[in-house]
Amino acid sequence: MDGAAVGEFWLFVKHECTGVAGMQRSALITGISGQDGSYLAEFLLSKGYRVHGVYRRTSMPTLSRVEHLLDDIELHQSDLTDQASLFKLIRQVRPTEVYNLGAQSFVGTSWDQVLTTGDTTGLGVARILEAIRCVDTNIRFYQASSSEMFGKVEETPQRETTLLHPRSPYGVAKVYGHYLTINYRESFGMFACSGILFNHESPRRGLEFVTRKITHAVARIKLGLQQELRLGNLEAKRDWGFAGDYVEAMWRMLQQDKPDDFVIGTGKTYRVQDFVDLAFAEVGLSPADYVVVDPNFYRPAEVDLLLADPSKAERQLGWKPRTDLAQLGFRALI
Ligand code: NAP
Ligand code: F7E
Repeated sequence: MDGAAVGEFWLFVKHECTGVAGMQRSALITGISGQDGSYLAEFLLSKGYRVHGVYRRTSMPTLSRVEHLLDDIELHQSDLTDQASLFKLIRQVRPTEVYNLGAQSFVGTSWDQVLTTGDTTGLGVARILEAIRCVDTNIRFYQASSSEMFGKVEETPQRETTLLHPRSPYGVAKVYGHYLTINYRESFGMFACSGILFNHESPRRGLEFVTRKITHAVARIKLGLQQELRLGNLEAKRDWGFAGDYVEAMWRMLQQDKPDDFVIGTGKTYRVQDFVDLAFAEVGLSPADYVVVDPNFYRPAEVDLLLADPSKAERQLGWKPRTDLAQLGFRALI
């Protein structure tokens, strides 16, 4: 064998051994600039992974959540709406695992941008699965599915077998991604898992989501920078957990012997009003003096109650949430 052939042979051996004999595994994360992407990148780096992230070209930088990781991760420009660039990227990086976290993830916006939401949050899953299928069906795949798929819930608590009844264009797009993930597993034997995650929050959560909207406003009100907090439906109930706990569940799904789907949540539910009360109590103020119910923040169709049954994840993945709402701490969210 000449030198080049020897080099290629060792590259091949290295590729085959990756993840089997403890050699460095690599992961590609779509949505690395988002809340979960940043926690997952930190988690995978701590496990010794080489971490690649997909980010979009924008007129201003969007990478503040991973700024502290920029020396340790490799970033690639691509977009979930661009099939060719996703294919080229998977072929170039050849990751052992792909985590598809990229999405138009704000439920409210999904009624205003139905097609963009469908294209990114729904068809984006098809594009990335197709790219993987064409390059290497051994690549393991995680799909960020959502409790929004349960929508008008058919049973409580919600588990993996609960019928889906989405209530927003976002929920509908996630149902497509969920079933396509299962379909690629069944059609092509791919190691494709769908994690049905209930709401998870953190100080890195976008300010338009209700938890950050509340805690941010409470801090500003306390500092005299804001006079009122306008909110929509205070009776909606959510199972809120901590994003840092949930990314570990994503990873655990891809380390199983067989691909499967899992519900991830805390098993506790609170009203938006409860969250408001706790946040105002934290700074010694009364919500009645500041909260205004504004019909503009009501949704055309609401998801009234979400409550997870995460027992399958506990049994099969050995995963349990470490942080409940009280432990998450409202001060940390501000
Ligand atoms: P997030 O903070 O809104 O992050 C979404 C990410 O997707 C961002 O990095 C965003 O990039 C990227 N993205 C948007 N459109 C894209 C496109 N066309 N091409 C490539 N990337 C695109 O959401 P998150 O809270 O981290 O959630 C992560 C995933 O889990 C999402 O798929 C979400 O739908 C799902 N999920 C979230 C929850 C939750 O409670 N957080 C629960 C269940 C499921 P930019 O920074 O450029 O906008
Ligand atoms: O709303 C009510 C609102 O926008 C929670 C996403 O990560 O989790 C998230 O979706 C509840 C809803 O999250 C306001 O009507 C009242 O009932 O924080 P949210 P979400 O819609 O549950 C799921 C699992 C995902 O997958 C999504 O990607 O709060 N609510 N007043 C309000 N919500 C907002 N945003 N703003 C209000 O003023």
